[in-house]
Amino acid sequence: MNFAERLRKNEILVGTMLTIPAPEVAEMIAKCGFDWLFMDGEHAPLSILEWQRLMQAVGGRCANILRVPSLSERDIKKALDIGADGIIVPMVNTVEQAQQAVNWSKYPPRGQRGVGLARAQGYGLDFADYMASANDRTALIIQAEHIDAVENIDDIAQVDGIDAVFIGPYDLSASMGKTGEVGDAEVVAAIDRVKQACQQNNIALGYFGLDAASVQGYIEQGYHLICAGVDAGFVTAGATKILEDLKP
Ligand code: 3PY
Ligand code: MG
Repeated sequence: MNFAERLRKNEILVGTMLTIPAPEVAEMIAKCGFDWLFMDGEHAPLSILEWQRLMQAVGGRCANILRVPSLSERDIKKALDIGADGIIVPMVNTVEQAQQAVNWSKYPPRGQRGVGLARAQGYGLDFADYMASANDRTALIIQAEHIDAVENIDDIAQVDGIDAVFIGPYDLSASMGKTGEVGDAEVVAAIDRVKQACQQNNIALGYFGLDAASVQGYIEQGYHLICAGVDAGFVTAGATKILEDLKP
């Protein structure tokens, strides 16, 4: 079953975030057995070609979900054409932006995705198969990570074509003047508003946390798309720990 199908079947999908521009790191993490990788094209310093190299290193071991830098036709087109199994669009705050994300990620007649011949289409060899299945097999995930998105969530959650709404707790808390206070009561209440609207519309929910403890409660609440940890954090945590053990 592909990633989009697993998401629609409400499987719990555990991933982690990739930000380091090295195919070897993507390969190592993919070998650990995650369901998906949150490839961060918004904040990490990687070009679209480097993301393609990382996807090649993953080699089909898990799903490659690329967060595009912003809601942009060009970025969505390239992310899907290099073979992403799905995209995450950051900062979707209005129903119009949500509709635009669908429009740019789905081929006609559902949307207006441009037709290319790239890695996703097997460089042409899989063209017919990809064109027939891409609208269904590529997942579209939008981020609710601003208080404006929370205000508009009842309308956003009704947009056809969205597979999941992924909470960005850090940006959301920042938009409420509480940067990084992801456990603050008002921030949590805003997250709960998103949860209610998504659950009413049968949209899967996603959440990001820096470690397992930060996401555990959300899994228990029925969130399915979970991203825990960041590659750079695994390196620094391991390095800090060994130093602490040897030089307490
Ligand atoms: C945020 O917390 O703002 C995020 O985008 C996490 O993915
Ligand atoms: Mg964010």
